[in-house]
Amino acid sequence: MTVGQNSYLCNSKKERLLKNTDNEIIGAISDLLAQNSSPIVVVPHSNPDGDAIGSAYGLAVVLKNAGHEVKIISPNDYPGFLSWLNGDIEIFNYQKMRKTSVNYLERCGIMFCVDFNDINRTDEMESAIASFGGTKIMVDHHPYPTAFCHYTVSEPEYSSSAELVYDFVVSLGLEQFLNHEAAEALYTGIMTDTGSFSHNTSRPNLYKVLSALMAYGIDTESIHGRVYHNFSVDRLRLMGYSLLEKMVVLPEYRTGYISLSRDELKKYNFVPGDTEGFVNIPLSINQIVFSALFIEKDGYVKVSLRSKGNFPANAFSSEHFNGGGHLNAAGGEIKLSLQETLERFTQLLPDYLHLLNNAD
Ligand SMILES: [Mn+2]
Repeated sequence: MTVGQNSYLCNSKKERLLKNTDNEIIGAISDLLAQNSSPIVVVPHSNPDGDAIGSAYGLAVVLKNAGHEVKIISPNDYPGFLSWLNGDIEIFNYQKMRKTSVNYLERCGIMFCVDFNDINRTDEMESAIASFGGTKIMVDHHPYPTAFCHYTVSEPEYSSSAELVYDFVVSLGLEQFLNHEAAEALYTGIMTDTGSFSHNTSRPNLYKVLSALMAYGIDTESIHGRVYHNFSVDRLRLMGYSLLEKMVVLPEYRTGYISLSRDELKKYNFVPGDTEGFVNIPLSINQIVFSALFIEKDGYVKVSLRSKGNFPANAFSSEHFNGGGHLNAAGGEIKLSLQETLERFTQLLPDYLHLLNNAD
């Protein structure tokens, strides 16, 4: 094992990077890694986005370079625009590779849960995570983590889990194991979770991390192209249809929303990831501070919410749509028809008029 036993001791002399995480926790994780000889699994949330896959991949590469056997198990498929992130580290799709995943999980001593704060974000994989026999470690930036891991590294002020993974790795004294591939993955997580550096970007630490990642010689223009210029024709036509035919703008409530039924998604050959980013589009309209995307699923509606300024998308979601998230980016779901969901949403808006008018 190449992980130094005393890496934590060296690092403890430096300024503490993770403000919410006690040095004792970092020390315990460091010791655990140093003593560990079994395989490690890194798990992102279900329907993983660029940050979930990017942060999981970056962490996995570092652990592999430090001498561990590491694989990522994603609860389900991840979007095609992230498929280039599968070089050095194998990614199992739990939904499609159940047996292989279960066999691997049984051999693992450590599980890292990245970019999610509640076990229910892993859908079908939930029971496998709950019954995991080894040590579970959460590394996440969503507020209000639930206690399903032995160690919780929760730092909600971070822009992305990828930014956090960088500081986590440095805190563990594993910086030497970062390489070009890990830097590309972490950059991808930061880029996608900040909407290409347009939100959650006011903390100076973000630029320190970005600067450190640049030192690995990554080609940011090429990464941008691989992620954003990698969509299907169907996805672009679905976006066009959504904006032209399905976007509803309510200027009196400074709100815009898009809803898509299962039939509409089928018509455009929807695959997971195709509606990624749609929820942000209404916010680009002058004076709009709250936007929503409603996607009809089998027996429920998936709700994504975005806001500007101090309008609390997370509180709106937890109060009405069984969800939560960040102040400006939240999600949830509700067991109603699509039509009922839209009625419920629009009927709620008058109660929030004051907050909407004073959001910015
Ligand atoms: Mn994230």
